[in-house]
Amino acid sequence: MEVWEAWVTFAFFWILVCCCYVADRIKARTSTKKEETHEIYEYSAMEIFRTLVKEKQGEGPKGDPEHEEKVQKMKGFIKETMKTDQIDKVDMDDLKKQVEGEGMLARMKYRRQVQNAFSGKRPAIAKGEVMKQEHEHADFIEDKFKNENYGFNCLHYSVSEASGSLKVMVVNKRGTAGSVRVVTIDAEAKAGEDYEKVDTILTFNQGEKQKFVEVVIKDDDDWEPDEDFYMQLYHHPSDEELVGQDTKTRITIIDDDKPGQIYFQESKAVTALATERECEVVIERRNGSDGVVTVDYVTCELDQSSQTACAGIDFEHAKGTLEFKQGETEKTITITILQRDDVE
Ligand SMILES: [Ca+2]
Ligand SMILES: [Ca+2]
Ligand SMILES: [Ca+2]
Repeated sequence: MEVWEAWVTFAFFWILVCCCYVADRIKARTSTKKEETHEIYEYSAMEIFRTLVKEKQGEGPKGDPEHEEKVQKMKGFIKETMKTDQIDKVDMDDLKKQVEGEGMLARMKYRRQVQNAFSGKRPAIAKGEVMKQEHEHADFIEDKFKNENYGFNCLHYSVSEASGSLKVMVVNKRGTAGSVRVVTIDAEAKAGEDYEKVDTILTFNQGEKQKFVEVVIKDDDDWEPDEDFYMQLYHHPSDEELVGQDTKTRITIIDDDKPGQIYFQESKAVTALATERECEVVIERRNGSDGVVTVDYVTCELDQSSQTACAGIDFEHAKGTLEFKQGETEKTITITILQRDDVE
C-alpha cells in the first residue's frame, strides 16, 4: 500500500464525519419545524378562516400583540401548507384537511352534503320523515384541546324537521358529583320558531358519567333552507363559557317541505275565441305543495302590431297575485275578452 492511499482513506474518514454532522443538523431543523406547525392545531380550520377573513376586512382588534401573534401564526401556517397567505385564495375543504387531517374526510363529505342543501342539492327527506344523525365525534380531538370536566360526545348532529326532538349527550368525564349549565344559541335556526330554547342545569351524582338534554324541534309546512343552532356548556354557578373544543355542539335542522314549482297548464298557448266573454288560464303547482306560496301575474301584449291582441281593445289588462294555500295545486286566472264590432 502506498502512503498516498493511506492519506486518502484517512481523508474519507473526516468527510464521512462531516456528512453525518450535516445530516443530523438538517434532521434537527426539520423536526422543530414540524413542532411549530403542530402548534397551529390549537386553532380549528373555521377559527383560522374567520380570524383571517376579519383581519383582511380590517375588522380584527387593533394593537393587541396577542392577537397579532395569532394572526401571524395562522398566516404562516396557511403559507406553509397552502402556498398563500391570502385567506380568500384558500379552499375551506383543503384547509380543513390540513388542520384536521385526512381522518376528517368522511365528515367533510357530510358537511358538503349539508352545505349543498343551501344550493338546492339537498339530502332527500320525505315530508314527516324522522331522521337523526350524529357526525363529528369528539374522539377525533386530542384530549389537550378538550375540556377536562364536561363535554359533548358528538359535535354535530343533524335532525329532520319532523323528528319531534333530539337528545343530546353531555359527558361528565371525571364522574364526580357536580353540575353544568346547558344553553341553546341561535344561528340561522331561531328559538321559538325552529326549536324550543333550552337553558338548564344538569346535576350529576357521584359516578354518573352522562346525561341527556332534550331539545324540541318544531315542524311546519313552510319551506326553509336547512338551518343550524348550537348548544353550549357553561360553568355552574359562575355562568362562564367552558373552554375546550368539545363544549359546543352544532345541530342542523333539515327541512322536509317541498313548495313545488309554478307552471302554466298549457305551456304553449291558451286559445280563446273572440266571441267568448272570458278566457281561463290555469296555473299549476307541481312537485310539492307544502306551505303557502304566492305568484304575481300580469298580461302583456306580444308586440304592438295589429296582428296581436291589444289590452283595452281585445282583452282587459289583468294584473294580480295568486296565493296557493298549503296543499293547493291549481288556480285559475280569468281574463275578460272584449267584444269588437269588426271581429278579427
Ligand atoms: Ca327558520
Ligand atoms: Ca315540515
Ligand atoms: Ca319547514
